[in-house]
Amino acid sequence: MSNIKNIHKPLIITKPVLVNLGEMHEQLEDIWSSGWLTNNGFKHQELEESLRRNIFDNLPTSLVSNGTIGLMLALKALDLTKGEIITTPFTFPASPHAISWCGLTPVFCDIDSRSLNIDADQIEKHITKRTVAILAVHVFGIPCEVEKIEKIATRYNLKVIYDSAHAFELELNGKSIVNYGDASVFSFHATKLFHTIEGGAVVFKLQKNKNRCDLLKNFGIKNEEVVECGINGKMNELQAATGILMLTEKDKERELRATLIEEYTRKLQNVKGVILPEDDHNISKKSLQYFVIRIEESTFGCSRDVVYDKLVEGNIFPRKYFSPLCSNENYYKDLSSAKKNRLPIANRVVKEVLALPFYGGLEIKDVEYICDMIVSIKKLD
Ligand code: T4K
Repeated sequence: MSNIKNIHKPLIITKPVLVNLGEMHEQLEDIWSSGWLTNNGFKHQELEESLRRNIFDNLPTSLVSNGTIGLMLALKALDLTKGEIITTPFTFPASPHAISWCGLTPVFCDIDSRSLNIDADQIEKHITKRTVAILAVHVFGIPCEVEKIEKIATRYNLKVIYDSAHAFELELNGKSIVNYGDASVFSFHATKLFHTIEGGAVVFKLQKNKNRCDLLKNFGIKNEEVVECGINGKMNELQAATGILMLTEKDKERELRATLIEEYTRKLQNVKGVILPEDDHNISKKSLQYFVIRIEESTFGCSRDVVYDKLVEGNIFPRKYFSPLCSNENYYKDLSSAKKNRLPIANRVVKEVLALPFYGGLEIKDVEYICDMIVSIKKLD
């Protein structure tokens, strides 16, 4: 294996899509000549409008400085200031952190073993007098059970927020995923297929919530007067310009990633103990954000951690997203909903997941190398 390490270039989890430098220069010239750098500038307006019309099914859209601030703004704009929010432990810490920063308490609900999303059938048992909302995550771009969640929310008069950080362009039966819930929050971080270096967007069901979000992201200032306790959550003009260029770059990246999925699938589909991402037939357009497999120790012959260590020896750097579970982090582990015996599926699955290198610049021969390594590890054990 040390020979392989010497000859193979490092393969990391992702590399940001870099917009065309010449075109970025033109964008910068526009910005420089306008002298307008942030605070709802021309580029911000252009990107927001373009995303609303072309990606977000014309629903009210507000650009923000990053996905985490977007989650916090969504909660505030929906008037969620106290109580409990039912959420998943299997996510990036930004999801429960946003709940906590807004003075609310996350209540962890176990996940579905196939989709890895919050198990909609278990949500109701967590509802108390204090429950005000459900914050679900479309983990790795696999849609939550949106219809079931909507029914529960209607029955108990709860708000629904979807953390859609991994779900840009995800469509269900021809409709954007933003058509579900009161708000969908996107991350446009550099590691996302569509990005603005740092950034994000909140897409609301109702215009009045977008208006409130716009106010809150600008310190709560209206006509030079503070009318709310806001924050600075604005996207600047350089971020917005990157997004404008990304709108033309993203389809090329999508095509490359679709080919990589085909190759990963072809090479791994018959490897016993490797569980490939769920194919949901209601998905009419994938987000293509991550490629995540699971290593089932009992059938594969060794654990995910062994596979991870051996891939690293071979200069391959996958990620154990999202390990540790949020519910096992020090900050959350003492919550009663965080007890391991209450989250058996999440605690099992988190030991199996492995996000493999996945970005347009990866070559087919790199995917072959990664898959061959995985197969050889199985043989070794
Ligand atoms: N909700 C969910 C479900 C999320 O997954 C996230 C973020 C959020 C909310 C919050 O959204 P933001 O506030 O971030 O907009 C990365 C991202 O920083 C984070 O945005 C993302 N989720 C999370 C899943 O992944 P790390 O700590 O894994 O990133 P890092 O720095 O290790 O980078 C990953 C790889 O990318 C590295 O191998 C190197 C490469 N890389 C990275 C950057 C930033 C580059 O080659 N160039 C770069 O500029 O968190």
